[in-house]
Amino acid sequence: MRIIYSPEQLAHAPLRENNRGEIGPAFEQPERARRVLDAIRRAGLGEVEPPEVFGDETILRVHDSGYVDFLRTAYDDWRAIGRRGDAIANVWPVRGLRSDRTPVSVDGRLALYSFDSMTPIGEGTWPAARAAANVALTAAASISQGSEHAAFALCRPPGHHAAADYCGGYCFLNNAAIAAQYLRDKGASRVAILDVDYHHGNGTQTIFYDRPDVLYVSIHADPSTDFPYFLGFADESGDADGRGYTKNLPLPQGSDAAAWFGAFAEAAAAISAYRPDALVVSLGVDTAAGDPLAHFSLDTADFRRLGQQLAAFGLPTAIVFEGGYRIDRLGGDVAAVLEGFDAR
Ligand code: OKP
Ligand code: ZN
Repeated sequence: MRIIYSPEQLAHAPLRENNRGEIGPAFEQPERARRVLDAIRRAGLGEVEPPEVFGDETILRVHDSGYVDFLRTAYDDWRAIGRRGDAIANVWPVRGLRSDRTPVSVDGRLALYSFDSMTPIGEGTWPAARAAANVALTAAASISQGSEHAAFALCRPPGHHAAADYCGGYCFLNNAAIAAQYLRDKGASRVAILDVDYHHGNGTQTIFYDRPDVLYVSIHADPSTDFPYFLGFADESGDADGRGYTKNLPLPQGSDAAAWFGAFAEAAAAISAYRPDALVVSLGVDTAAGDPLAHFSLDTADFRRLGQQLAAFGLPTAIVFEGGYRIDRLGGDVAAVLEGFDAR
């Protein structure tokens, strides 16, 4: 399996985040990527390669150009008016307020282009997010040319909560969606995205919600109890031409590995029935027991089994890293997925 990583992704280094009513240390920190990298090297899973540099075209097929411009300039605009620290919204255009106009003020644009206050934009955010997109694109390109059967994109910051025109849930550019779009543009007729992060990938779902050419299937915590709270319910199944091409498998907090793999079997059946040409996996390992932001209980052996079951699709596969916050186990769990995949 090809492994792609860029140290430029470490430039996004939020010091603090707003969580549980307190401004505390950020969960989504550079150390996460370093841990995964170390574990991959230790397990001898293959050479770690830097990404190729891609232009913006695939990013702009997934994201709104006004949003991309905002991400590129927000921090400089924030500093230009004398703000210190990271740029964070403190107001949002909710029901009945107008979101059809782009505010001049950076505070207004932060409001328009984000959906939470836990996703700070700092000096290194855009360079890191842009590098992560290159990492995902390189993984997609290596499976699309048929030169490799599988590739792991060690992306950070994660992507699956980022929609066409808003950031949130620690995500800015939707790396998995960008990979899927690239595969479509290079000739795959149908691409399936399987999202196994603990949290629902609201961004990925909305990007492809009215399209039949990309199937989105997600196993995640019930949004009535867990972030992102407002999307990811079982009755969301796609719209317009995309009707039937979104499948959500929410599970209650406390679900064990047996329940999780039961949902996986349902997800796998939907993917096989779709007969995709390629598979993109949004791999979050925050389903691990003891993850500080989650309430499932997979162990390292379960992650190895997940890798085996992903390989069993027999498809060209790009695995894109998303969440996972238990810093002491995160690397080993990702390595276990990749080992399981390679072993099969
Ligand atoms: C990003 B990804 C816990 C709130 C946690 C954070 C969710 C972001 C997850 N009190 N909210 O999907 O791993
Ligand atoms: Zn997550």
